[in-house]
Amino acid sequence: MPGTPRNPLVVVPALNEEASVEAVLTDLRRLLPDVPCVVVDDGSSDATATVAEAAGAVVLRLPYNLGVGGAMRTGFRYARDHGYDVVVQVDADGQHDPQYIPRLMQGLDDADIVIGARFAGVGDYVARGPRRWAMRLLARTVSTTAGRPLSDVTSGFKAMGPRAVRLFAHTYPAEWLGDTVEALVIAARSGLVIAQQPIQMRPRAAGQPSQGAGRATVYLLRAGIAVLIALLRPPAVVPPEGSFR
Ligand SMILES: Nc1nc2c(ncn2[C@@H]2O[C@H](COP(=O)(O)OP(=O)(O)O)[C@@H](O)[C@H]2O)c(=O)[nH]1
Ligand SMILES: [Mg+2]
Repeated sequence: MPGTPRNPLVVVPALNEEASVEAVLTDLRRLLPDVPCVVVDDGSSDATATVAEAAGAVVLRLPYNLGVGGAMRTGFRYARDHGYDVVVQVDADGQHDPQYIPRLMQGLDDADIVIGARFAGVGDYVARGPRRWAMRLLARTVSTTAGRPLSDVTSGFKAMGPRAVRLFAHTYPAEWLGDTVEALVIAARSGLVIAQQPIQMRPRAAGQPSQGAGRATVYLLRAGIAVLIALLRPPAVVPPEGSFR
């Protein structure tokens, strides 16, 4: 609903991002001083958690590595249990420019999930070869399920409204890329409205992406299979307001 007051929380999944997480949190605080940040440190072997705490974030430390999906589910549960009704996912590597967050959140007036989408007319992000084809096929599948064209279904930069927070606190796929494509399919099948906003993604500020190009392609294929399975399962029911678990 347009104009509804919101209580947003930024959730930052992080694995070994000591070199970039501080700048990400500083940027967020400068642009969105009233929005608290939770960093979900997923068994990092570096100083990510200490650096994030020193930068003023709440840090949730997972005892061992669960992957982005498991970390985000932790973030959604934290949001639900602490009265936040909007979650914005922002990566710890500096790729997600926080200046777009107000626009993503505005999109929640007419949608349950707003994806910050590369390839949607802004920026010059290009994926090549099999990766590009796999991404296109996944985008087409998700678009069909969602009933509207979505161009970037593997983007982690997203705003989730109240119904999505409740659904995802309850059901969020934990495997790699499950947190992107599969989560969108689950949401669409549960009747959630998914929209996108064009964004420009920045290069990683430091460190290494968690997957190289070859492995990324294999995982995209695996994501395709996960999506097929998600399509065969009965739709998940969105828990009603005020419910826990
Ligand atoms: N919690 C958690 N975060 C992760 C994991 N792997 C990557 N990340 C974080 O997820 C975000 C995106 O990861 P990245 O490797 O940059 O993926 P890419 O941008 O899709 O290439 C970054 O903030 C990473 O620190 C993980 O296993 N657990
Ligand atoms: Mg990245």
